[in-house]
Amino acid sequence: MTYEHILTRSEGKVGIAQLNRPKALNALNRELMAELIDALTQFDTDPAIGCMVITGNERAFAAGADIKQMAGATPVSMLDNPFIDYWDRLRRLNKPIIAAVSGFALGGGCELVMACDMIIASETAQFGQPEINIGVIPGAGGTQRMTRAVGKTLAMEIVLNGRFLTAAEALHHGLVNHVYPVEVYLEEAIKLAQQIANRAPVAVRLGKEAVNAADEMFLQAGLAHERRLFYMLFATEDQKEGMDAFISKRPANWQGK
Ligand code: DAK
Repeated sequence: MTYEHILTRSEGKVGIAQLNRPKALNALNRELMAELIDALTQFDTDPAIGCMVITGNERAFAAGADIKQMAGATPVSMLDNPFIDYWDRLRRLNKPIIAAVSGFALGGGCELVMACDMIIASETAQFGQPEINIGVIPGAGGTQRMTRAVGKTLAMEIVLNGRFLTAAEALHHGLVNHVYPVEVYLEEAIKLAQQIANRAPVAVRLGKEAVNAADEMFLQAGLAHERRLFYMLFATEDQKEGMDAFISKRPANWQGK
């Protein structure tokens, strides 16, 4: 598939997808989402890639779903729209995804960021769910993930009154992992991705699954799930290698097996 609305590249073991509709502040139309999910799925199944980064440009990560494309929708056209399936497919990717965010991350853009596993922000990043301004509410997880991240009362202000969070506020409330100057935020995101990509691949994959379970399951079920994944790792060569390397005081050589 050739891409019109995104740019892709890899650096070492990191697959990078850059949203590229700058004139529309990277508004997420169907075509862009199809390309993004296609690219991420290819990275996810490529054994040479260990971690992914999604980014935009300095002015905007993404200013939301494309309002011009959404304006004439009906409930049934929304149901039939593959757009929803793209979001579900994003959730099913196995390798970690880091969002590198500068400028606007609004509406679906903010929801896309929150669907990623880690978030690196530039000092100019702004996070918001301004759907209230166009007569709707978030529809791709914004009310759920924002509330889990920042708590109910602040989430209410963000969703009901269109309040934006600055990068510093997002860091304070635990929405993002780190904030860096705009000149280096992407480089830092890629650096973090390289570190994770160089770790034991099966443990990274199951670690992601286990942390996500904390959001999606009750504690009892989550604990049982974590334990099963933990036991399963003792069937991997990398567990033997990692523990032997520790005992022999040498670096581990991961095989992803
Ligand atoms: N859609 C389409 N075009 C957009 C856009 C958007 N979301 N945001 C910006 N643009 C376009 C503008 O129309 C303008 O295009 P031209 O007029 O130049 O052709 C260009 O980008 C530059 O924007 P502005 O001229 O407005 O730039 P400003 O600096 O003055 O303002 C802004 C920047 C980000 C504050 C403003 O553009 C703005 O308020 N944008 C809309 C933000 C917004 O309301 N976002 C939420 C959209 S609703 C779902 C999945 C996803 C969703 C829902 C369900 N399912 C899976 C069920 C998501 C919904 C949404 O995101």
